[in-house]
Amino acid sequence: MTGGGGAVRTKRTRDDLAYFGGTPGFAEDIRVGTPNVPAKDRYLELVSEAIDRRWLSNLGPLVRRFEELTARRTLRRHNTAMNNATTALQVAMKACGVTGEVIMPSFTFVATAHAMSWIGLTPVFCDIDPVTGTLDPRSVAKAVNSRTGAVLGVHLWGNLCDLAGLDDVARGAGVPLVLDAAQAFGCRPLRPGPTGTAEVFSFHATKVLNCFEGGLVATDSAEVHARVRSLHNFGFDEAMEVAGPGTNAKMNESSAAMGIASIERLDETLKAYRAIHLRYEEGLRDVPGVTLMAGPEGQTHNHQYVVVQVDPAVAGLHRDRLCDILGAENIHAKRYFAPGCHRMPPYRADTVHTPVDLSATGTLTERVLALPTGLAVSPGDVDRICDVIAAAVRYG
Ligand code: T4K
Repeated sequence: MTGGGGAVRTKRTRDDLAYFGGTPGFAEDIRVGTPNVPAKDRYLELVSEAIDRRWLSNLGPLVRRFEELTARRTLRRHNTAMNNATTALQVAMKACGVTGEVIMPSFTFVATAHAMSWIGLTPVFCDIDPVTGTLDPRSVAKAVNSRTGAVLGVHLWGNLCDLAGLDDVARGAGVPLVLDAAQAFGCRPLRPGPTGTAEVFSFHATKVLNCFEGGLVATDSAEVHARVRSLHNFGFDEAMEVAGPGTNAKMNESSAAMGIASIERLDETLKAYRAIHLRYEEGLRDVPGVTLMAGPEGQTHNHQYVVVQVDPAVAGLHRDRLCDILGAENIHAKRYFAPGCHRMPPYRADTVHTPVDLSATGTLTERVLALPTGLAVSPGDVDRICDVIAAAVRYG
């Protein structure tokens, strides 16, 4: 928990804000992405067993156990644990035989685009739904052409993308639908429907479930699964013969120990995230121009990110100024995600990446701000953060 700040104040004056010369509200930094460590002793016990066993990597028993435990959450037949989601995305694409262009949102963490270009695929950026921030199938339909090799949807902030809409477009184009679910462990549709060919999760330190670093490819296809298993382990097949080229994307036993210890407590963790989200909702309800982004209906949600949209015309200040005011109070928010990938140096020069209008992306990249959440954030912390935001809008 973060200390400092004194008692909750419902109305700060301008002089209370550090940005204008007051005293910072939090004695210690409070930041987006502070890792969850819900079961340190259990992790130490499991990692100690692995050390005694002298089996530390190469598909060990803890990795196998972790893969089994993830099945309850991914609801997929086959799960392969990996070293991170960036390489897992690459392995998934190779396993699906994708070549050419990959249609994806620009509004995502840059790893989505980099993972593709690093293996010789061309990211093609499409626009998003302005409410959920996820890939808009109508925009995707406009970008499909003979070079399209896959559609890559991103479950942004845990918001599941329009699976039915994207599945329709991908089927029409005769290409696989792959899902970047790096931010969506614990998020599932409530009703059955299309699930894509493969889905990739991240267990980076900043994620709701963390393995220090980690990733997962989940699929219902036995063929894709067999290729994933081989590709992530130097191209070895079941008989440990080299079936083709492969990489080293294996998860190690220490990461799996952290994953097991954390997944055993995942229900409690998700409950805490939901409570924090509701508290922000309450605390920001009456702050003009600062709107908590809502997830779509019809899914379970991990509430891993608390994201607000700052409308400068109503709030009277820009998102960047709000971010600076919070920073002066030792509250470290993140611009998740700005700028859009299409504005970044590797992608902005070549128009092949931007065949369609990206105006919804342009608006959200200018307005969104992720606020601290997770097991290290207390209800009192949330109250104080909301209090600073309200004061910033009043005086900023
Ligand atoms: N696709 C999507 C849609 C993704 O969001 C990501 C990753 C990927 C693919 C790729 O997954 P991985 O290959 O990483 O498995 C962070 C994470 O590093 C990244 O994993 C994540 N998305 C992204 C959304 O957030 P940055 O550049 O924001 O990291 P950084 O260093 O600024 O840290 C974020 C915050 O967390 C800071 O406030 C500091 C805090 N932090 C971080 C670490 C690592 C801690 O307090 N302790 C820590 O140990 O990317």
